[in-house]
Amino acid sequence: MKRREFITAAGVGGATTAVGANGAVGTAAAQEEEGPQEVPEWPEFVTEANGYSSGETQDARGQSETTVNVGAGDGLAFDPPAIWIDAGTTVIWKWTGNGGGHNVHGQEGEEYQSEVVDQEGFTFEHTFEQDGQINTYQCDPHAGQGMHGGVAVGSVPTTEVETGVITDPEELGVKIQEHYVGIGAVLMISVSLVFSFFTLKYGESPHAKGGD
Ligand SMILES: [Cu+2]
Repeated sequence: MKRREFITAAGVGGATTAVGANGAVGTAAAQEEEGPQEVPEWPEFVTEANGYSSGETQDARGQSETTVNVGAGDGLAFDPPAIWIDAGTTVIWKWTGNGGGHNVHGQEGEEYQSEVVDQEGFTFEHTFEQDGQINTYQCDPHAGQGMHGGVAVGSVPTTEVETGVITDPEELGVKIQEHYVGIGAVLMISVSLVFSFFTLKYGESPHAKGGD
């Protein structure tokens, strides 16, 4: 009888695992059903900036300050190159020390300009006040090489991008993993049930067959 009790306990454990895993799979499915997302309608100056990929905007609305790295990627990019903030948010540009001398120089929108610096850890900041403005800026020494950025403030004109499609390989990997956990749980239950069945039917007393 002890063996039977052990098998029952194992079966209950398997079922609990499956419920948890199914919950995770359900969450993943819900995320895939997300509709289109509103992002600022960036000018080409920003969409062609180094480090910018389609539909990518760092949403920093609701934050009092946000940081942009100067000299990211191969050294000639701002990261993130496109950010969305509220009026009154302070953008802090922070130099990585890579890519030579850079500056931050407002183009469309508000006016601000830093000196050209190549020193790691140097910072320059500007607080954006004009709601509804799409600001663009550049690094003067590397403007011709695409070192541009954009700062959208508050209620700017927007465009829709599809977020239901998963393009990030890492995110996709996680979702596949979640599905495998679900499949694995179902397999474990099946194996456990089959194992229980055969063990209970034939395994209880090996001596019964030949012994009697
Ligand atoms: Cu530069």
